[in-house]
Amino acid sequence: CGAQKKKVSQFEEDHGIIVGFSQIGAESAWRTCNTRSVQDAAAEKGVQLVYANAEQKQENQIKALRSFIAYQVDVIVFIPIVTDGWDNVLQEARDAGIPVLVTDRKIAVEDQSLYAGFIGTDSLKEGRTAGQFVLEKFAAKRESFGQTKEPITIVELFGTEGSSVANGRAEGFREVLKSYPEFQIIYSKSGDFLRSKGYELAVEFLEMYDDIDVIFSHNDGMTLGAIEAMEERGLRPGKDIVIITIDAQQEAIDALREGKVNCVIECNPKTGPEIIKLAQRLAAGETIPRLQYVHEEVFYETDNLSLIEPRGY
Ligand code: GYE
Repeated sequence: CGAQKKKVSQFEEDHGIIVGFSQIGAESAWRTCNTRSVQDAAAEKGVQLVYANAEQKQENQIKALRSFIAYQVDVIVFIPIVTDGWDNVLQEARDAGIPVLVTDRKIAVEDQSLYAGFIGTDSLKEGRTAGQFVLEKFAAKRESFGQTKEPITIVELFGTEGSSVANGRAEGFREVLKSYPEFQIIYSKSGDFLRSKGYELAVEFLEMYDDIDVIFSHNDGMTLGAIEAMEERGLRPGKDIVIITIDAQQEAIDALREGKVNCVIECNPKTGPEIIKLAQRLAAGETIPRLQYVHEEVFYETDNLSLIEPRGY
């Protein structure tokens, strides 16, 4: 994301394709990095990008897609805020002969051929990784559960309701923990992937419960907000409460180094180059893979944390 903008030559401008890019908004550092990554990759390849920011509203996204269709762009790149409700507008794109690449978040459509392919994150896997971490971290307390009957209590900061990534993260996490009755999710609310809401929810749940063992947060923004609320109450994040977070923006890695976070699951926003490559292939009439997950790592408190490269966002 720190990449330099390159000037596009006249030749490229005359011959480049036009891509309509419908982005969700700017709710998190992840999102703004993702937008920049797509914009930079387009500029680099001489692809003309028509960018639309939906400001977290599905209706704005549908409007943007319709304007791309009216404008007759060559390809639509589309990050759906939620999973459902896209059949009609995608049918309109199909009727206009415009291929659609879905990226980052998934959609549910009756006719799978309404979009050409998907590239993005494996949110189910991210959720499972979080569950696995919790299982191992609480091995001792789990063992004593038979005698003490003292559960391991979990608070979940849920992402945007109805989005594939939040649902996937929640589902993967529960899937791993469901056969262990010692784990109890005592609170789960949507903070819309916003730092401010992460803070607000933390103020609420810290007031409601004084025996929280774990915070599982669907993104770093909400985590950082929650950490602020904890510290204001004199709690030690990462020690009094174990924290697992997803994205791996620099501030979360810094918090991991300071011991305020225990596990950071990477979600990679720098998909621009791959997205633009796929868009170019679609514009050339080629078929693309149906499903492509991007490479993602996991950073644990026990790792050699000095080896982590700067995240660039
Ligand atoms: O984790 C969060 C963002 O859809 C994977 O959306 C993305 C998520 C990301 O706002 O920070």
